[in-house]
Amino acid sequence: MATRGFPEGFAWGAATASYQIEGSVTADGRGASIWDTFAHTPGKVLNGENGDVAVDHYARYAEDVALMGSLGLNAYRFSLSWPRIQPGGRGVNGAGLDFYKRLVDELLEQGITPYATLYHWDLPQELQDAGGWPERDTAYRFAEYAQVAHEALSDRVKHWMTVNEPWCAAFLGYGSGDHAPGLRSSAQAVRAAHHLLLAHGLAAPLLKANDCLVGAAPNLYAVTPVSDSEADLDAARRIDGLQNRFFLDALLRGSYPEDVVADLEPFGFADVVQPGDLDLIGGKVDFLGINYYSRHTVSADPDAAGMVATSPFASASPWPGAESVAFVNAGRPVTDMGWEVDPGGLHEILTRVAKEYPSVPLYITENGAAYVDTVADGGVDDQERLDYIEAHLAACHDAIADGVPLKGYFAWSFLDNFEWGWGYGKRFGLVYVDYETQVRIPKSSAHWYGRVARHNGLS
Ligand code: NCW
Repeated sequence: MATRGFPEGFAWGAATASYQIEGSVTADGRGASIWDTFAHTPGKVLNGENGDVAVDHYARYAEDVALMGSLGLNAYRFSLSWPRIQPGGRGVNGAGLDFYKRLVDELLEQGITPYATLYHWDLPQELQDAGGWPERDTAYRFAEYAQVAHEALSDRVKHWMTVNEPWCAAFLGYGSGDHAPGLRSSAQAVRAAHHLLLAHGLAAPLLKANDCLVGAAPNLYAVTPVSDSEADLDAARRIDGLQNRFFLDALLRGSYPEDVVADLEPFGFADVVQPGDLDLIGGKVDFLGINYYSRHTVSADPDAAGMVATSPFASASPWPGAESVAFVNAGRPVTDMGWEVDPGGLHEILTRVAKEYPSVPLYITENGAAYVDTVADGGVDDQERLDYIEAHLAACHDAIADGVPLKGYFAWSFLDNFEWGWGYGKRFGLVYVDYETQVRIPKSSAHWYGRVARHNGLS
């Protein structure tokens, strides 16, 4: 097949998150985050695993960046650990900031453009003790933290993302309890969702200083009803509303969808939003990051075959007002997470966002797959992951041909890492990590992806 080239300057990267890779959780004055507390609470993470050591990136960042460079990546998306920079959620910890300065220096030396995310779920524990995201004050604390990080790094980091997957932080953290801090309250979850968006709105103007660009990275899904019965259509409307439109409308239009607001009324949502909040939240992004993994096929029949794998443990519903909606396996192949592989859904999301929210440059800030990997002859032949990424890149290529302003793609993840409630059992990395020795082995997908990056296209 002819080379399917990508636009000049396309960002070819991989993504990670602080708690999932760094380890060194007490080094250089780092404070505790809600994930430290949660992971150390028995019964919250499979096999009692935690991020205390993770893949030791805090000590091995130079080796990791060198590997990125040698593979051929030109961009890297990482997150900053809030409790490293502000232990206790306040002040400035210079030693914590220094780690990110060293990391960024190393990236720039390798010709890799840094994309920093401020919040990938590691809230300082003290801010949770004061109420966490359901409290409005947490959004103001976040803006202070954003200012501190920006002042230290904005001479060299020009792309900033405020919140990663706010749906997860709100609805898995405070609704189903599958993620830290493990609360199970729909009323708290909807408060958290609004305050995460408010945090974005308060921080975004500060982050633009020094010629920086600001985005956010919601996780979006293609959503289809299992039939066109009125009930299934309504189930799809509710899930699409909570998963996609709630975040897109707020970030890009400065409004919440009326139907979602009505659905959330029983949870006290109307009282959470204060006058002026949506003006703060809306229209502040210079680009939108999209994390895409799969499609939700939904049924109004609660007895339909369910596929809701947010954690290995029994959980409450993360869907306020749509608790009885079932997630149906539509028959596509699934990854090791049980998530259906549907590259067509990525094309659908990209073209939909570009059409309904025009003029916003887009990035795929996460896309990838967990599969069981085996080391053989010193290598890891992960053809399934390679196929997954290739199919999704082809969908990106098609979307660009259809006029979508897609500027870059970040594979999730650069390294195997701590997969939240699943512990170390699920591997998403382009690079295999032997957790006993911390030895890194680039998988076939890493070598292949590096070639794609170097050629700026699929061949
Ligand atoms: S768990 C999750 N992920 C994975 C994680 O490693 C990363 O930090 C996240 O940004 C890979 O990408 C994201 N997302 C949560 C998905 C929840 C699935 C809910 C299914 C409901 C039917």
